Order: sequence, then C-alpha cells, then structure tokens
Amino acid sequence: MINFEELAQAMGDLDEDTMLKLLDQVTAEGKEAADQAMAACQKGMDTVGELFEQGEYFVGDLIYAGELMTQAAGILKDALAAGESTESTGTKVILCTVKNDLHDIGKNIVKAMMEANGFEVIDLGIDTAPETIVEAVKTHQIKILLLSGVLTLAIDSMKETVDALKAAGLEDVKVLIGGAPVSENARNVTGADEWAQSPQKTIQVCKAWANL
Ligand code: B12
Repeated sequence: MINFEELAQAMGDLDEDTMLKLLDQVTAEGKEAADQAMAACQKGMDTVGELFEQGEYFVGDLIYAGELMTQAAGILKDALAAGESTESTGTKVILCTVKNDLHDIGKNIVKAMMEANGFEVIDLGIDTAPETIVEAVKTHQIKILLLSGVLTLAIDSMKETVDALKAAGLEDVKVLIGGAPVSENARNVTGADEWAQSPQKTIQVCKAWANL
C-alpha cells in the first residue's frame, strides 16, 4: 500500500531518497496510483511554496524543488499516459509558457499528455513573447493555442497574447489558458476561448475544437 501522504511530505521536505523510493512503488501499480502520486507531488510543491512565502525556503530551494518535480514527472509520465489512444489526430497545436513566466513543469506534463493522445505539440518553451507566438501561429498555420502560466502576473501576458493575435487578424485561432492562476474570470479578462487546470479537460476541449 503506497503512502501518498508520505510522498507529499517527502516532496515538501525536498527529500529525494524517500521520493524516489515511493515513486518506484507507484510505477509498479499503474495509472490510478500515478494520478494519486502526481496529486501528492503537487501538494508537496504547495508546501514548498508556503515555506518560501514564510521565508523558511529560499530561491535555491525553489530551484531544487523544480528539479525534484521534473524528475517525478519524468518517472510518472508513462504510467499517467497508460491506456490513452496514441493514434495521431493529425492536429498540430502550439503550447508555451507566457512572457515573464519561467515555470514549465506543468506545461511539460500537459505536453506529454497531449502527445499521448495523438496531438502534435509545437513547444515554444518558457517566457514566450506575444510576437514570437503570433509568428509561430502563422508559420505553422495553427488553429489551437495553449498558454501556460503559474505566476499571477501571467494573466497579463496571456491577455497581451490574445490581443496580439487579434491585432494580427488571427481571431479564428482558438486559445486555451491553463495553470494555477487561471479561472473563468481570467478567461474573461484575457479574452481566451477556454480555460483548464487539468490536462484531461484540455484534451477534451482540443478534441472538440479539432472535430475529433
Ligand atoms: C518549482 C517552482 C519554481 C521553479 C520552477 C522550475 C520550473 N522548471 O518550472 C523556479 C525556481 C524557476 C521558480 C521561480 C520563481 N517562483 Co516559483 N514555484 C515553484 C513551485 C514550488 C512549484 C511549481 C511546480 O512545478 N508545481 C508543480 C506543477 C505540476 O504544477 P503547476 O506548474 O501548477 O502545473 C499544474 C497546473 O497548474 C496545470 N497547468 C500548468 N500549465 C498548464 C497549461 C495548460 C494548458 C493546462 C491545461 C494546465 C496547466 O497543470 C499542471 C498539472 O496539474 C511553486 C509552488 C506551487 N504551489 O506550485 C512556486 C511558485 C509558483 N513560485 C512563485 C514565485 C513567487 C517565484 C519567483 C518570483 C521567486 C523569486 N523571488 O525569484 C520566481 C519567478 C520566476 C519567473 N519569472 O517565473 C510563487 C508564485 C506566486 C504567484 N501567485 O504569482 C509560487 C506559487 C510559490 C509561492 N507560494 O510563493 N519557481
């Protein structure tokens, strides 16, 4: 029986050895355990964030937490995607973290899940300026754009990106915003078409947009 509380605690404590030991058990258990493990890891990251706000952890700890979380996501990736239909949908999407935001772990999880569901994902990386996104949308003739952001500030960059698309005459491109600060209110403010917190909802919405 996997102790997910212990996993959340290990992530919060930045205890790599315990994390690796528990994740090793998870991968032997399959998808449901992987979903629960991912939730536990995120809970651990919330603890890291709280300790950072309280001044107990510093930026170096955030960097290390990011490395641990990346490692965990890499270990869980295949188990999380187990059972998905990997047959190509023939649909290309662009995904990136918006300007002024360097967080990419959530984005990378969404990318892996989209690819596991047969989408071709063009990943523009982090801190992506609206002009870069508009250029890429034109070059690759994209109809679906996924914007990731974890900082509250990211909402401003998402709005700038939607405005830049409209200014370039690309109103027909569907935009989904995702990440911790995103909500229905943020969707309204930014002018995006949809919002999501989970890769699962993103896949559903993208399939509907692509008429799959
Ligand atoms: C690791 C980390 C970092 C690492 C990131 C490394 C990396 N490669 O990403 C580094 C060290 C770079 C970092 C830097 C900073 N960070 Co930081 N960081 C974190 C931490 C601890 C974990 C983030 C994480 O990876 N979580 C796990 C992943 C899986 O969760 P996620 O990113 O939220 O993604 C999930 C969802 O949001 C969603 N999602 C994400 N993207 C998308 C996209 C789509 C399309 C969809 C559908 C869903 C989706 O799906 C994912 C899976 O469920 C968080 C605390 C927290 N509670 O998350 C703080 C946190 C995000 N950071 C914070 C801060 C303040 C900073 C700094 C300003 C610190 C500083 N003083 O320098 C800088 C900012 C740098 C910048 N300009 O971006 C604050 C943000 C506060 C705010 N509301 O704006 C937080 C919340 C910590 C805190 N409580 O204070 N950070």
